[in-house]
Amino acid sequence: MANPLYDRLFGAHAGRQTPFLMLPDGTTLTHAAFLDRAAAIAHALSGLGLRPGDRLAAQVEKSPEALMLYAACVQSGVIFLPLNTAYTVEELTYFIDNSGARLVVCDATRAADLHPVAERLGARLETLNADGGGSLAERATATEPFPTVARTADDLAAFLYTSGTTGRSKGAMLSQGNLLSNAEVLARHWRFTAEDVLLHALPIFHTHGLFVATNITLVAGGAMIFLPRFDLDAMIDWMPRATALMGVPTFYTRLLGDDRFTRDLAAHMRLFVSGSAPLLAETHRRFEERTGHRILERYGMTETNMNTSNPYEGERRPGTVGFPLPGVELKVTDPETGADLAQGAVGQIEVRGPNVFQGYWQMPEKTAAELRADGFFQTGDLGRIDDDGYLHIVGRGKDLIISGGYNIYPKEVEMVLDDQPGVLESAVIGVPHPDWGESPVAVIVPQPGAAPDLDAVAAAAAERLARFKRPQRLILAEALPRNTMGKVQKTTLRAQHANLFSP
Ligand code: MLC
Ligand code: AMP
Repeated sequence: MANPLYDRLFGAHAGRQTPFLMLPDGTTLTHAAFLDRAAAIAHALSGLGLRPGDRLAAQVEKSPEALMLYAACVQSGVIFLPLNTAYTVEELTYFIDNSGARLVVCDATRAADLHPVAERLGARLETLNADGGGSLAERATATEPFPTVARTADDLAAFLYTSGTTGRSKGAMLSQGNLLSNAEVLARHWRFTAEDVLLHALPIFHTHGLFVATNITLVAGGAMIFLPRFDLDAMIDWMPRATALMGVPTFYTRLLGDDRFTRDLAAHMRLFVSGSAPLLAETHRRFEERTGHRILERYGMTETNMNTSNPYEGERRPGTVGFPLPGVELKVTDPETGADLAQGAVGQIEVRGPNVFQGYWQMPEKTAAELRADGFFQTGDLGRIDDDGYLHIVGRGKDLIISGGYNIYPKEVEMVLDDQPGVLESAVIGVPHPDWGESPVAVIVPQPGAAPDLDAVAAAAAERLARFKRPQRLILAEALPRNTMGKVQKTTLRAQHANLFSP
């Protein structure tokens, strides 16, 4: 029976003794070996009582087995919910609770912390470790094929949580059709084939590393050099064996900062793709000067996968994110009224297409606020289409900071800071940073007569928030700048602190 996502990404490679994952220890896992092991995990999930439509929340280190868990979920119709390894127990508790996850899979080092949470929320807990071991792996002993569960393109395949301006994370529901249509379009658009070897150093709990990098490679039948994380030495060592790289802008600035990254080292590469955060035009130019390659920048988000891309053939224009992908409609509208704007005007970017998600899990009012009845999704990004049709992202209507490709919603951080003794209120802003692109900085207003202990405030943030969300500086101020309506003027704060991290 059909399961479109499984059949196309995984089933198509059944029995193929071709390389799929090239691992840091020098070993290679074939497509066939990967699929056999994934099927054993699917049997284990089904043995644990997971049924199609159940949610599985996974906070696991990047490993072949972590990817097998994704394949196993797709094959058994279980909704895969991958979670950033940086999330704290408090953050995880929300995701497990909100998603109603039936099974939590985590690293053994976290099991003691998460066990009581899972138990309280009625979920089972199994472990899967970076080395591929753990209680789930021990259950995966079956050797016979797993009968693939029938699904349609409309069935849900994954939830990805994305924070919001209210500070409350929302589960973006992605269907099989959402993921598959985008992977097929991108593989064609970027000319991926079975000959490609992607240097994969992104995490696999977000859109970029999982649904873009991995799904495209799977659609094309190629291989990945599967590094546990971005590490400059490993990137330089492995690049000669790769044909393509996908990364966030920090990957490219870090590569450019290393003298070993030379024109010769990159000469054989077919493609460098950047996304998830703005790539400075200057980085694009320096990269071309150094290597002769023009980085291909594209634009997407959790709710929509990829929306636009610079062309494969034709001019890749620095500072732009190119054109809508085939099948994606894009318009720029007045953020207040939603009316279409003339070409060249700055407004909110809206997108519609088979890539656009199904809504936020159990949040119909939030879904209705962002996803129009006619199918257009309001991205919260501000853009402009130039005379040649290239989309320029000129800012964000939403209050969002992107550090090294990870999103930080200031409200979530402000809520933690405002809870601390002696703090009246706070404003968290993104300040330009040479490595991270932007970094969060908090401006804190004390309660009258109080002198908050900033070390204690930082410690509280460390306890409750993932490392990348914590403000890099805490700055005391007598008051926050406000407009006549009483709204905090973050633009003013950003201007005041713009040079905090200037080299
Ligand atoms: C790690 N740290 C970060 C961070 N990543 N802090 C801020 N921002 C980040 N992005 C923390 C580490 O925990 C560490 O803390 C300290 O900073 C220094 O770590 P490092 O060794 O320099 O960082 P590293 O591990 O090398 O990670 C940097 C990175 C990584 C850029 C390689 O952040 C990364 O892989 N980013 C990609 C994120 C991504 O995939 N985004 C796609 C989202 S999907 P300590 O305390 O240990 O010192 C999406 C849609 C789309 O946006 O369009 O694609
Ligand atoms: P996420 O919610 O993690 O999916 O992040 C999506 C957001 O990242 C988008 O709404 C944009 O603000 C931003 N983004 C992604 N790609 C780019 C890009 N190429 N240039 C600028 N911003 C980008």
